[in-house]
Amino acid sequence: AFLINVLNHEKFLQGTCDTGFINNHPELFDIKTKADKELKVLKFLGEIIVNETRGLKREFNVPVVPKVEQPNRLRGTKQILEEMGPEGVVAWIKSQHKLLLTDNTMRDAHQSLMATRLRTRDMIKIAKATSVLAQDLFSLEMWGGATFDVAYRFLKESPWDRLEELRRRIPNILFQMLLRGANGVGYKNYPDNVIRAFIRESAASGIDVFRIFDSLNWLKGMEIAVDEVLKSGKIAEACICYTGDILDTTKDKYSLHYYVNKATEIEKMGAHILGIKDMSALLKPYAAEKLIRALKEEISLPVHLHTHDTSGNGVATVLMAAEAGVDIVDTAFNSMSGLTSQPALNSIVAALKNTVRDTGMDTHDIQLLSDYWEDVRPVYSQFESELKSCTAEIYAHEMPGGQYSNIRSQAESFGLGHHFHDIKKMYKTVNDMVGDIVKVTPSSKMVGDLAIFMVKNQLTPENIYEKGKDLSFPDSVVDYFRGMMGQPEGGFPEKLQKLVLKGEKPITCRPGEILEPEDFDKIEKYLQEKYQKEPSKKEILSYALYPKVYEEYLHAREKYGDVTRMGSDIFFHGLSEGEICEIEIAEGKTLIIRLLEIGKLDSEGCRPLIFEINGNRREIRIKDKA
Ligand code: 3PY
Ligand code: ZN
Repeated sequence: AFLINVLNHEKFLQGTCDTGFINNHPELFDIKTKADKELKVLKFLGEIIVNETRGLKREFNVPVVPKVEQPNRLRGTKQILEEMGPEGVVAWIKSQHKLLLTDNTMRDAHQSLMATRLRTRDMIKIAKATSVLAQDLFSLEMWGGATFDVAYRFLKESPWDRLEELRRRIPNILFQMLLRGANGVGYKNYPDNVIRAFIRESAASGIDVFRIFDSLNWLKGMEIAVDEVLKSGKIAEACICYTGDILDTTKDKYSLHYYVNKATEIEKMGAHILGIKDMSALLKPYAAEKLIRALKEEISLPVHLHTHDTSGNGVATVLMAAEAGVDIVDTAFNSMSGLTSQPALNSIVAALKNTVRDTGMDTHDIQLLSDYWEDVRPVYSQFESELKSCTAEIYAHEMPGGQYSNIRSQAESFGLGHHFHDIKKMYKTVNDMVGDIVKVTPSSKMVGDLAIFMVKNQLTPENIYEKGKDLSFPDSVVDYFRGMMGQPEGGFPEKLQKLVLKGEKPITCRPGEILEPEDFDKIEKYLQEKYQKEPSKKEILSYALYPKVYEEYLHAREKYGDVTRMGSDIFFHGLSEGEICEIEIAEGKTLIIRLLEIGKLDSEGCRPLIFEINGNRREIRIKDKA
């Protein structure tokens, strides 16, 4: 009432009294938005409490962030790139005796272990300490692959913010991303102008090394991406995906000769580094030795090895590759390593101490980083796969790390969870049916989709030609046979191609040559009109890559507000009765929330939740979906 009197006062209305305080403090008018923000947070928590955890929550350790001073002029590989360009970095790599390391904790490790769910908040907390304690790393792979869409889809956060926030805190180590060639960070080929614009924007936002691959090792599929990276002055690491077994001389498709040929072609493309992408951990230790030795003899590019530890042979593969002269290898901090993730960084550093390939990293410093991740990991345990020990079975089915931990839930969503073993077997059968191809996103997804489809429809390689005539195959399978993922080594099996395409003619050119360029202005106008806000280039690109996912993210932001500052234990597990937490809803604005009571189901199927928020009692009702 006092406020209304003030606002209605004659002098106030005439503006003749001193309203400076009010003018200078716009937050005084923030009454509705503040209440609104609070309600959004409570609704977000309410959904988790009522429909996911039901108030049951285990205790989590608070991850300890090591205290470090970040020197003003912290110098690392990033400075070499800035001062001497990509060629300078290449020359520097070649002059090193030590084994250089990439840490993949913030990209592939969590993609492979915990369905890509690692939140930006947990990354930025340790970023500054990483820049100091792991300053001898060659690079951090912290972006790309599945992290882009999962950030929007499940974490309700912007992948671009992640990149920029990390860059701000880590000024000295090269940032690396995984780019699926013409598939960008998606599962299908995009028009050339999307790939080019995406690379330009990623480079401007902080990516230094673009690790580019084609899911069929079809080099044409990487051409546009490599060209754009070269133009942007960043480092182009073009990859060969490793499949098969070069030690097995009874198989000749993916022989040593095949890899050396591809590497020579990659060198001709103008790439700065050759990547060996062993996404399924198929590169056995002695094969690594043979492959790296041959590559070092035949080409002059530095060689960067990416592998996984699914078989348990990962560290051995890395050490044999080091012995043969590999320049850089991918690893993950120990507590985020092993199984479908990368080989263990801390263990490799220790193993190479006092040898010619000593990494120069400090074992005590990097232990602190591993300790941090050890306490982060349990919060994500619901996303971890059932795999508890390493398996040599991958040599038979050849499934990539990320897919292995994902395919079970994909099968479950089709009601086929109990058929997981059949699906793994079928994955191998399908690979043979489609002509023994490289399997990595998106070609691996196609093989997985077809394997699930075959199990679901009780198809076999024999009966498919009869039973499959009237079936429409999964989109990814149709895309593959249309040539929209590129051309596989040795061509398509024609009979199966005809069955899937049902009369449609496949293409043999690069899909980008026939895809209409994306109309960015149209997207801009659409987003502007629908959301009443000028979209940034990044937002336009996100829509171009993932229109549905991106709009769902915008709707979630509208409904729940910005949830990125919420601790991950709260974000995934809500609160238990009596528990108190602090949630930052905007820079410097913190809510102290206590869950007082989870009420009984009412006649409309809702549950009341009683909270105390900054000392005030608030009740909300949430629909119980059980
Ligand atoms: C990806 O494309 O996301 C991968 O990690 C492939 O191995
Ligand atoms: Zn990988």
